[in-house]
Amino acid sequence: MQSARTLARARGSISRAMSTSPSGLVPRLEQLLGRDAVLTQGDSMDKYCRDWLGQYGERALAVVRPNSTEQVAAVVRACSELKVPLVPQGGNTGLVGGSVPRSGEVLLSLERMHSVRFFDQDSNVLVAEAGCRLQETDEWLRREHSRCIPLDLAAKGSCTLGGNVSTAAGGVHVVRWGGLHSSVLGVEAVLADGTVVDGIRTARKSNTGYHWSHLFVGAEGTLGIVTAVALAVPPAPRNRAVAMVGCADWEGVRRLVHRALGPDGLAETISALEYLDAGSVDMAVTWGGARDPLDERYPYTVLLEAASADLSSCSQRLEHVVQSAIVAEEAVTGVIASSTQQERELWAVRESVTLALTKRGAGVKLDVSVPLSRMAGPEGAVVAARRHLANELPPGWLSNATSADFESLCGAGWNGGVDEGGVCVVGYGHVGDGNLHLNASIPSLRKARGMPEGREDALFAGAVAWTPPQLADAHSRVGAALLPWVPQWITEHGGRGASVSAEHGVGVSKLSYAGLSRGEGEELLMRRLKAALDPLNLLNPGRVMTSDH
Ligand code: FAD
Ligand code: 2HG
Ligand code: ZN
Repeated sequence: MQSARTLARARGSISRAMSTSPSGLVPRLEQLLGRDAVLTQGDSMDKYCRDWLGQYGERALAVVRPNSTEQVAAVVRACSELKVPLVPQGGNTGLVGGSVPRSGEVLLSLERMHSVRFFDQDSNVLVAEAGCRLQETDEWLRREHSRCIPLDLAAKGSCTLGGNVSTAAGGVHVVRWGGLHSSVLGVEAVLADGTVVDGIRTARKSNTGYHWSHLFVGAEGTLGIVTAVALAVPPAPRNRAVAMVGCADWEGVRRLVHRALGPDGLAETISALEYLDAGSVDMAVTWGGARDPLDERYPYTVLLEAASADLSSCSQRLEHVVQSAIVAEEAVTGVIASSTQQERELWAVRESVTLALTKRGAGVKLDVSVPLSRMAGPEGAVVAARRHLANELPPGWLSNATSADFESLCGAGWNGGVDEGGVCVVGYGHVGDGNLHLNASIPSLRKARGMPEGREDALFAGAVAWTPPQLADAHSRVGAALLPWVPQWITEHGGRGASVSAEHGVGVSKLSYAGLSRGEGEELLMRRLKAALDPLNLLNPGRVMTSDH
């Protein structure tokens, strides 16, 4: 397959949108929405114009906050007439730089569209506006109707249903309920010329032609603005049981995954199956404030959750899986939570890694699908990336890079809970559905200064003797070493089980290598769809696909 860059040059079908500031647009937007719904001053726009990772975003021409589908359509029409590009935004928790503007673009926030329109009790379908926050809506649904949104992720407090649908967000329950393609029954969307398309259906079945609503699942705002969604929602399981086990090697993890997913395992009670390597647990404990419930650090930690209507079936199944995994020497040890508080503590270890990484410093993020055998362990992507970095970086930059045993480096860089510094590579993720989050972490002096006193010395004095200019340089050196090397490795070793972007989307950060997982025909089809629906290339231009110059 060709790279995205090569394909973009070859085809040249998408024009570059104008990004100058046409006079008259801001007063027109104020007239359409009211002055308080249009922000143009730096301070008030800041939070909309910087992404969650603090890596992307420029000053918008204006931030607009419509409160209805009609207002969204009016904004889109006004921008379309003046050929001004638009970026839709939900909770701004995206991790690929796609939710924030480039200079001169209008940022359209869905935050004021946060009403549940209705819940159909016969079909159990929720119809809600795009700006509804995931956690708030899920809690409402559980309280009022004993049902739940079949999606959960650590950003749930801030992310929105529109953003979730637009990124085809995965999260921890894909192993139980599948991805959002399994539950989206329809969307309401505003197209690039301001046309409103109403695909909201509460019918569970509707085969009346193209299932076009699903084009918007994962389109990242490039084909239209999602203003409302219809979601099939399952009964909220009344009980859950959570366990965490320590494994000595990757082969044990693989066998445990097979066991948990099998008919004698958690079967239909499976709710989540996650893994962390020792470096990720170290990260969560040192920088994320989590507490490791296991007696010592193991190369791999697996979190299992079972959920069902009656308590006995999920807890019995979970206990059976954990015990038999220990007997079969897949796991060395395990704990099963005996209270809601303990369940939360186990989940905190897994859910705090992303935030912990940002506290430690800068990072290079990869979010890939890969066959289990190639995820971790001696033959896996994490070890391969670490080995590659050891060759590419100056001596001493990678934590304990002198060790010949690259798998044992999973936990390297930490000594008795103290971060010894250096670049480290950690792997964790949704092991039940083959989704690896591979992160390289580069400590930052600025962030270290926010640490408890004395700790910053530990961060830099140990494995690495860096000067501040080298630190500034380290992020780009690590990025250049890993990209596109890791995506290429994944593509080469993962076959049809590989994807260089599993669940976070492409945005701008994966543009240079997304083409590795898109065949030539797929790329062409995507470009034709984009050109048909957004001929002026005004909706999130240059995200998901490159714009031609
Ligand atoms: P935004 O960040 O605002 O936007 C994301 C993209 O969708 C942008 O391209 C934007 O233009 C577009 N968009 C947003 N709203 C609309 C709309 N109404 N119409 C059209 N386009 C729109 N992701 C996972 O998949 N799984 C995880 O487990 C996971 N965990 C996370 C944990 C943390 C701590 C964080 C910070 C992020 C995590 N994410 C995860 C990524 C992120 O939360 C998801 O991508 C989420 O779905 C984004 O929702 P949002 O409302 O914040 O969208
Ligand atoms: C998760 O599963 C998220 O925790 C974020 O998808 C992953 O930060 C990451 O790399
Ligand atoms: Zn994830």
